[in-house]
Amino acid sequence: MTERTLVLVKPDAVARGLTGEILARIERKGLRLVALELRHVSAEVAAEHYAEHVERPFYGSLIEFITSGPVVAAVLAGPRAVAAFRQLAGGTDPVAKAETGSIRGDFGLEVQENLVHGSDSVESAKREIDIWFPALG
Ligand code: RTP
Ligand code: MG
Repeated sequence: MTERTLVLVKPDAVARGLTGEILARIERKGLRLVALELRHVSAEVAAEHYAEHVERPFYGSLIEFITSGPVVAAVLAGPRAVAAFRQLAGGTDPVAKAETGSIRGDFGLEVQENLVHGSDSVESAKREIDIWFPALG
């Protein structure tokens, strides 16, 4: 079953010049790009995107981080695209959880500046694609 997933190359990865490396890994995996755009993230979009974390202690810092510089937003399509990108990304904590060979495992050191976002379910992907690329419906 073909799925879609919403991916963000976060401000740390864009600033470090890792966008091309990350997009290359996505393409080599066989996932198809159906939308791709550099975006300056407004406080409104950031709050909508991270609504599930509003009560968490790291929420304020997370919103500050995600609005600190441009991100590259993308929609990927392919069989099991949601899980396939989460596998490419690795676990949330780049050192304690992400394996070597994953994006976070290879390039990350800190939990917050962990390079990429990927939707965590098909339902989350629908919600997030509506936020970032409403025209894709
Ligand atoms: P994402 O949503 O970005 O794909 O990452 P995720 O599912 O692996 O992690 P999630 O639990 O949804 O957390 C969202 C983002 O918040 C930052 N975070 N900081 N300081 C902390 O303890 C902490 N925990 C999470 C990370 O940027 C994480 O990706
Ligand atoms: Mg998440």
